[in-house]
Amino acid sequence: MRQESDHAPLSAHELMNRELEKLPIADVHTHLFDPGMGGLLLAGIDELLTYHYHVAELFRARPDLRPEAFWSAPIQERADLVWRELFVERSPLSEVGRSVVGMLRSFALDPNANDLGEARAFFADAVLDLRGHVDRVLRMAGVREVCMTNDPLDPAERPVWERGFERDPRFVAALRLDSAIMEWPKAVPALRALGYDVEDARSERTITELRRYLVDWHRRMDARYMAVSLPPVLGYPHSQEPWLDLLVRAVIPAASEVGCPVALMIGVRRQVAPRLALAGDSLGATDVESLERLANDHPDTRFYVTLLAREGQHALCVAARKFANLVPFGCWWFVNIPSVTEEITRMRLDLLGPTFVPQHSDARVLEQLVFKWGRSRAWLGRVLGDHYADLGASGGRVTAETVRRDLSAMLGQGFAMPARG
Ligand code: HDL
Ligand code: ZN
Repeated sequence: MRQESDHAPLSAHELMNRELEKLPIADVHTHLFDPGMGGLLLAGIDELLTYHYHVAELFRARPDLRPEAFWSAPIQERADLVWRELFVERSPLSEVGRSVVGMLRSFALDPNANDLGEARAFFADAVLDLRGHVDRVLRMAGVREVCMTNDPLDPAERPVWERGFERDPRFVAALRLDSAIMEWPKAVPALRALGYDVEDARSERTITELRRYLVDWHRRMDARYMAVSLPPVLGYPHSQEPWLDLLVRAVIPAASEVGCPVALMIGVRRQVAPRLALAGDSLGATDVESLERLANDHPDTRFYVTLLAREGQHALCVAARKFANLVPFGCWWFVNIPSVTEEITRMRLDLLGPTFVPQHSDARVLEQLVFKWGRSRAWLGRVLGDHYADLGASGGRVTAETVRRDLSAMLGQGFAMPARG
């Protein structure tokens, strides 16, 4: 890449790509875990290739496959099948397919190998020094902070917190609420076992005790925010859905008590294809008017919002113009494809300026950070470069300092609470 010392000033795109490359990113949503949390952190080629994005594509390539047989096979067999069907017998043209190819090349592994022998040996060796591998991956990805998705009601995760572990400061916590509120009263026995005096009926006592659970565990994890994924339609305020009642009466007050944002990840229709397990979720369009009413009724709550459907992204930008406590974030899951991420981000810049969080990785396997951020930097460079080039052509100031300042505000701070005036 040209440097400024080459006399002619860098173009806006060259400047943008250079500053993006150097930017220490705060990844606001992942499913990764602190390496001190034992086997919870997934890494290596077999976990990478059995990631549910590939699984959905495998069953399209091989509709004769029985999901039950697939899921009961050992992970290496599943990974070998994905590799053969999606990377050898066919060109890996999907976003996640192209991503894995680039990631393998960045580790100097052959992305066109006929089998996984080389990659499996490399990653098996790498994870022997897991902390060293984490250091290398974070360095390659240019990520300074990883926000986890933490669920105290998860029987595999809670004992790790109860046992205690030495925190890696680069891995921060987010309190995930799906298991607590989304299928009420399913969580009642688990909450009672933790000492919270809740009951099926959403009595004042139950609400108070649920709030206590949220505050206790937010503080225990030193979490940055509370997050929940929601169905497409909120129906606020008239819906009688228990989760909406719990969101309003317990979650929002608890977030206010600890002074943290609430992340709403909206649009999931869980398990429309149950035989595909994690790959079986789908999406639906969101009633953004409900978000406007929610933001209007709770002006002191900062809602970071991401929508799973392409529909509604424009309405979310307009809603965010009306309510500064609505902050769009990321291109989530099914809209994390360049054809849609670029459209969404251009729209957000056009309507909001640099006052949103353009991307998160949603990484589930450690090495995905390398490709998810490598790919995102590429399209972010195109989109942001265009906007700064247009600003510069109009006479606006575009310097390394102004670009660095804006990028840090959008991608380097995590989910920040507004400075109190
Ligand atoms: O609910 C979520 O946080 C989603 O990101 C799901 O975990 C989903 O399965 C996913 O991994 N999407 O990328
Ligand atoms: Zn996620």
